[in-house]
Parts: sequence; structure tokens; C-alpha cells
Amino acid sequence: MTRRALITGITGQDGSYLAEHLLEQGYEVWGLVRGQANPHVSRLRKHIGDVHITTGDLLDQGSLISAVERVRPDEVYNLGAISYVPMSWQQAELTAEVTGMGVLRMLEAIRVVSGISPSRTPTGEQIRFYQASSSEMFGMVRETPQNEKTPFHPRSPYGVAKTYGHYITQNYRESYGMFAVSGILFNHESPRRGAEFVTRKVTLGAARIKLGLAAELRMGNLEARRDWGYAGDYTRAMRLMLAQDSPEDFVIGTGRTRSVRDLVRFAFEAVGLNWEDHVVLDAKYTRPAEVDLLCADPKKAREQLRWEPRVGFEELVAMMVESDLRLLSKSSRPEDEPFSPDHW
Ligand code: NDP
Ligand code: GDR
Repeated sequence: MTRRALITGITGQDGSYLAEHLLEQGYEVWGLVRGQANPHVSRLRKHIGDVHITTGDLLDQGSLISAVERVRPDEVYNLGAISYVPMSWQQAELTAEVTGMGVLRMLEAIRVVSGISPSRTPTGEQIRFYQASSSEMFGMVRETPQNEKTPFHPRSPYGVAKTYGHYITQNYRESYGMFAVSGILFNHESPRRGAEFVTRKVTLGAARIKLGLAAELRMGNLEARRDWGYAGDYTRAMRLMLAQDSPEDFVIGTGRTRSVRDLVRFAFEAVGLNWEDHVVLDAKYTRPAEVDLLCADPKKAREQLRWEPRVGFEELVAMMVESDLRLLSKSSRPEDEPFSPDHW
């Protein structure tokens, strides 16, 4: 029997890689898309043709119930979110609603459509639910590397909203016996990454300077350290989590940490430039509270899911720089170029 998946956030970076992967695995793939004419759908169609689209919004409970009723999925992947950390200070309440409460609404949609209640726990095949949890929940870390048992101390409204999403997923699993899991994913990147995130901002910036389209790149905190992996590797792990016999949470990361300074150095080296000649520090890009250090301990995923990342940091940065050089060489109109917004 063909398995049917419903993905929220299908127009985002992870949504496109996950859709591609599930199609390769023989799934029928549905994406939940908000808005009456979402402009990101054409970008998704450029990468992957064969997905079905249904409308809905994580802010709207009824639309989620209708989507689950219409699609009747075997698996729901909840990737939809306001995912840009600086934006979460600007729009803290909306972030709580979409990134936090949106998880509750999706779980409720599954619960209601499946007829699950405190007196009626699920029997037989049930809809499996994946929540996109984040290493941002660890925030101010006191122990490194971080695993499934590391305590949370989120440092942004985004991190707080994700922590709510994480706990409500766990709570629905424990309260109703639902197959609901969280993947605690560390930063993962790709040529499809939004231009506001640091890796893509840097690879686009280095490519622009190389091509003579810009002279400098303005950056925030270069000392922050992240465990960066490749999005295509991480979306494979999502499916593996839902294919387990029992619902459990997993940390997904590479186990290696680099600084933003390392990232900048690598990207400029990849285009044959010295970063110190072009990068300018700008306080506008520093955050009210920072997450200084993240490094995953992915032992459980390695042992239980048999999951390993295939693309390393250097290869990832080189892949993104190459892709941005190609993109910028092709596009002659500035309005076609990816847009990196200012934070404040
Ligand atoms: P993106 O920012 O690229 O994508 C976010 C998606 O959420 C978009 O498809 C967007 O759709 C959708 N969305 C926004 N608001 C709503 C709403 N109100 N209702 C429905 N959908 C909405 O994120 P990524 O692909 O990078 O990440 C996917 C998920 O994983 C996110 O939840 C993120 O927080 C989480 N995560 C990401 C990590 C990473 O390093 N990439 C690491 C850990 C967790 P639209 O086209 O309408 O804007
Ligand atoms: P992050 O990703 O906040 O970790 O969240 P981002 O790439 O935005 O920042 C990483 C680190 O780089 C520092 N930094 C800058 N960041 C940006 N965006 N722009 C800059 O100019 C800049 N200069 C320095 C930041 O201060 C930070 O320390 C991502 C998102 O995908 C989340 O949705 C996800 O949950 C986490 O990764 C895991």
C-alpha cells in the first residue's frame, strides 16, 4: 500500500528535501500551503513536480482538521514555523502562535479526525506525527555535546515556542498513546536555505564579492558556534523516526562544531578571497540574547536509526558557494536575487 504523507512547511528548505525523499520512497506526498496564491509554491514546483497541495494555516484550527480529513495521511510532518530567530523578537506573539500553538493545533486535528479522546485511545494503524524540534531549545548550554536528556534553556521567543511544541508533542504521546515524535535537529543548510540564515548569507555574500556585485559583507557575532549539517541528510532522519516500532525523540546533528568565523573563512577561501578584506562587523546583526555553543551527540540516532550524515561541513559550504556563483552569474536582474533582510 502506498503511504500518504502530509507536510506542513512544504515550501521551506526542509519541506522540499523531505518531499523529494518521500517521493523517492514511493509515498504520495501532500503539502499544506497557506494563503490563496502562495508565491513559494512555484519555487517548490521547480524542484519537485509531483506533490499535491491542500490549503491550510497553522493559525487556523478548522483548516487543519479539514486538511487531515481531506488527505487522510498515514504520516504528518509538522515543519511549518516562523523559523528565523531574530524575527521571533520582532514578532514574539505571532511566533508563539505559529511555531508553538501551531503544534497543538496540528496534534488536535489528528486527535479529532482519528476519534481519539481520554476514554478512547488509538488502536491499530494510526496517523504518525513528526514535530520539527530544534537545538535552539538547549539555548544556554551547561553541558556539551547535547543529547536527548540535556536540559532546555531557550534564549529567544523562537526557542521558547519550540520548547512548548516539543513538550506538547510528548504530552499527546503520553496522554493519548499517539505515535508522536520530535526530532531535535541541529542547524542544517543547503543551496535552498533562506538568504536570511547565516550560512546562505555568507555564501551569497562571498559569491557577490567574487563577481564584483558587492564590496563588503556586514556580519554579527563571529564567535557563535554551531553544529552545521546538510538538509538532505537530516530529512532522511525524519522518515526513519516515523518508521520505528515505538515513538521516541532523537537528536540529529554531526557531532562537530564550528564558529561563524570558520564559516566565513571557508566560504571566502572557496572563492579565492581573504575574508578579512571584506567582512565588516555590524552591531545591527547581534541578538538580544545569543546561543553561544551547540554541538550534537547523535549517538542514539546512529545506533537506533542507523542514521549517519553523508555531507561534511567543508563540502556543504563549497556546494553552497558553487550554487550561488552559478545563480548570480545567471541572474542579471537584482530583483531575481535572493533577498537577505536586515534584522531590525
Ligand atoms: P523555513 O523557514 O525554510 O520554512 C518554514 C515553512 O513554514 C515555510 O514553508 C512557510 O510557508 C511555513 N509557514 C510559516 N508560517 C506558517 C503558517 N502560519 N501556517 C503554515 N505554514 C507556515 O524552515 P526550514 O525548512 O529551515 O525548517 C523546517 C522546520 O524545522 C521549521 O519548523 C524550523 O523551525 C525547524 N528547524 C529547522 C532547522 C534548520 O536548521 N533548518 C533546525 C531545527 C529545526 P510559506 O511559504 O507560507 O512562508
Ligand atoms: P540559528 O541560525 O539562529 O542558529 O537558527 P542563523 O543561521 O540565523 O544564525 C546562526 C548564528 O550565526 C550568528 N550570526 C548571524 N546570523 C545571521 N542570520 N545573520 C548574520 O549576519 C549573523 N552574524 C552572526 C547568529 O548570531 C547565530 O549565532 C537556525 C534556524 O534554522 C532555526 O529555525 C533552527 O531551529 C536552528 O537553526 C537550529
